Amino acid sequence: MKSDTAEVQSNRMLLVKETCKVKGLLKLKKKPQLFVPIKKIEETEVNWFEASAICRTMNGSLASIENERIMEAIDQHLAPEKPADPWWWLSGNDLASEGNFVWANTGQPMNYTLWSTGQPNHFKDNEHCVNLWVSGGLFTMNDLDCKRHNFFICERDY
Ligand SMILES: [Ca+2]
Repeated sequence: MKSDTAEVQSNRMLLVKETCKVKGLLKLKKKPQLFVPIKKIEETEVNWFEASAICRTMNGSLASIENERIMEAIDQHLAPEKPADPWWWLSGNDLASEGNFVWANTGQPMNYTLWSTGQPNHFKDNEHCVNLWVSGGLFTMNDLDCKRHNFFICERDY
């Protein structure tokens, strides 16, 4: 972990520093690597836009899960959280074009997906942002109201 985060005083960046100590995700060799705010303090539950902005302040972006390998790593990493069924924002969204989900940080279509059964359902015609939640014992994807407050997963290059 680079020392630059050690200089940062804010709680949010402290979260990054702490999570960088967590093994597993950091063993992923392909960039970008992922980090998650695992310490559940109030301010880490934010809407999708706020989450995106916070990730940007960390020189990163909301995470994109572009293949099964990353999905499995995240599922394994977050396994201890499963009983609480936390919801985590990803960068996926169809804000620009209903039903056409893209990863915000790359602009690429979500070719790899792990939707929960029956999702995405565009509930109440108001679900445009992608979150992870627990379904069937696994973290799976769902489309959700972007203004809901969730935890979030960022990614950045190291
Ligand atoms: Ca949904």
